[in-house]
Amino acid sequence: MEYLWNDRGDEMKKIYACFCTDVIHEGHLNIIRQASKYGTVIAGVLGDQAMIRYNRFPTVSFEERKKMLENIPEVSRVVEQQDVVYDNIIKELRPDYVIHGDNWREGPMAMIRENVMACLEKWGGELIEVPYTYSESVSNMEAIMKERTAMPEFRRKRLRLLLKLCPIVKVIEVHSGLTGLIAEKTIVSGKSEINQFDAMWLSSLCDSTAKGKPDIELVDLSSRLRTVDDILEVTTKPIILDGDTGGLVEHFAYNVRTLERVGVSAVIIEDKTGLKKNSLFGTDVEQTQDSVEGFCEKIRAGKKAQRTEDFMIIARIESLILEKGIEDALERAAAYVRAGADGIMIHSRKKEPDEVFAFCDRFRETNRETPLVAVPTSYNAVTEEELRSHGVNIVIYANQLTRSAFPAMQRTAERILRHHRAKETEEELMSIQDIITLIDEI
Ligand code: SPV
Ligand code: MG
Repeated sequence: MEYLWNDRGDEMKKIYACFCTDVIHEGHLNIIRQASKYGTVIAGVLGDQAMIRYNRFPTVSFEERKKMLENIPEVSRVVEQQDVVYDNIIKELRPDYVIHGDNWREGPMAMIRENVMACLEKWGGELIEVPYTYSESVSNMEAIMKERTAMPEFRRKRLRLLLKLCPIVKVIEVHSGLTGLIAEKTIVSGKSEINQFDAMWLSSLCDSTAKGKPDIELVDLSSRLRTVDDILEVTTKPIILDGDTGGLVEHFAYNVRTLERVGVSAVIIEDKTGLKKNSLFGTDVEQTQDSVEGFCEKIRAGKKAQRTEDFMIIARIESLILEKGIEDALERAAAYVRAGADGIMIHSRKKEPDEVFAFCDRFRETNRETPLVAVPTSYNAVTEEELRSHGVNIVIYANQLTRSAFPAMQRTAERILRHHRAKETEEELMSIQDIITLIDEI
């Protein structure tokens, strides 16, 4: 019940605090205690969708997070806050005060602080900021929460959860611990949103390139798994592994088990056979597409081998790359789904997205459920919203980190050679201070 009057019959003011957390620690309790001095405390629980875009992936359900706050005696009412920004909730509640820890003055959260101040100016009300609680127990609790999301059981199922929660799942290429950290930590804030990548693509092209090898399935799974392990060590986001052709049917079944066990969420295998070359060569090199039956057998073997409901085997169709047309791609997609594929990736190396859109539209006429994956490397002007509107569920930015790092490193090497010293490279480099503090200490 919301108390609008105190014991003396004076009208109580309303104070609002939003929480984006799976656990209540002493820092949160301190905010609530402080809040209760100002009036009736209304607590907001950030909804799942907004929480993903904000700073953490929920490990407990919205209902449980709500109950956690309802159990705190000083809280008189708990409401859902659906957006990261406060416009709707402030308009609806018209609180006299909004209270928050002062840790949002810097970094991506500063945008939310600005937003709250603008909303309070518009609707009336005051912002109260309390010093953030930096204690050992708070940081231990934060670390435990982060660790929980990094464990294989949780990480593996996170991709399926994302598919339920996100309009489109955004995936960036990774090939090392360092690129994993970029995928994990890069956050940008715009006027009304905070954005980050949802998952990581362990590209065969970029993993091979990082090892100085061609992308022809030469880097074997044992070696790929070392890269997976480096990334798992320092991240919490789900991994989609580029499984090339999946290899021999008999081997694929074993490899599915391994990937599933270490916490990879999905493997994407392409319907090629023999010596695989990178798809972006298209028909410039000889590449052989597998038979529908041959590839279906591989999908079936993988699905039979997997032990959890979480893991996904996504079938990648190369018909457009090999110029076999949309009808061929659609026929294959239907067959692969019947064989048990959990998703379909349609690849194209055209500059325009038209053939991908045409495929997706036709596919969605008869199949509304199976997730569709697109890799807009060649047709890079396409937006996430356009892809989503044609039924795409996962967008993979497959190689951009490698392609940006390589020329930067090459330029630096050339400059040192040209000037016989390093000074001229300095202005483009990360500072020593930044590089030594880039990696979190345990
Ligand atoms: C990769 O990133 O290795 C891929 C996507 O398989 S592509 O390079 O476009 O074929
Ligand atoms: Mg590849």
